[in-house]
Amino acid sequence: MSLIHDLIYFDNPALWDSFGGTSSGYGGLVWQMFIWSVIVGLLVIVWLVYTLIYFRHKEGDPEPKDALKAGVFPHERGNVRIELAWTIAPLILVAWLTFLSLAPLNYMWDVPDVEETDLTIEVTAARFFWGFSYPSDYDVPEEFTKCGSSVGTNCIEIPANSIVRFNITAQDVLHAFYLPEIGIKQDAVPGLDTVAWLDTSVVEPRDEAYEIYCTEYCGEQHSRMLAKVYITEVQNG
Ligand SMILES: [Cu+2]
Repeated sequence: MSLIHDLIYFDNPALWDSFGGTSSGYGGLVWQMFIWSVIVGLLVIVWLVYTLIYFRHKEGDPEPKDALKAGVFPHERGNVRIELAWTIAPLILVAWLTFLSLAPLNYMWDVPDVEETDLTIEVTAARFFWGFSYPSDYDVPEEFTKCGSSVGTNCIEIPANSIVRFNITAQDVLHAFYLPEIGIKQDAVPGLDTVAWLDTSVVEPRDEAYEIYCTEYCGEQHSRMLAKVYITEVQNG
């Protein structure tokens, strides 16, 4: 009952907690997709093993049971019901997974305008570092001390409980801005402005930084193109 429920709904807070993610809905989706993957994987593997054993060529067989001739469809082994079943069932499953994916995708793609954000950070990727800058009129809170003097180069601090937008571009080649723990990934392209955004009220507050990676191969130091983002509680007023 509970497993069936989890397969159809994704509102079980206990699952969200144990599967992490930055928001409850995200963790629930990951769990649901995981269960489906296991079910489909088991079906495929069991069927594969059965077929391997059953159709194995045995000594004395006139010819292999599955011997087919080129250009001849083996109508005598046809079964319309099975064909319909294995066409329609996966179709329903894929349609359902597509439906599940649309809501989070739509949420991610619905980037708030600059006026609607609490803070918009300019992000510039270059071989091999990340540059960040606050808007010129932004009053940097006095709580922002974790980056120290390296603020703006491979380090940025943003406020908790805020809508933060990243305007992303690249100076030289393709890079990609990747915050795996928070679930943000966006290309950084020379001559193009891309955007990503984040609601820090759904991210677990902590003193430790969240790591930013470059996830588009950009040269021999690509793997060292790392940066940190700190999410810090700020006193209002
Ligand atoms: Cu890079």
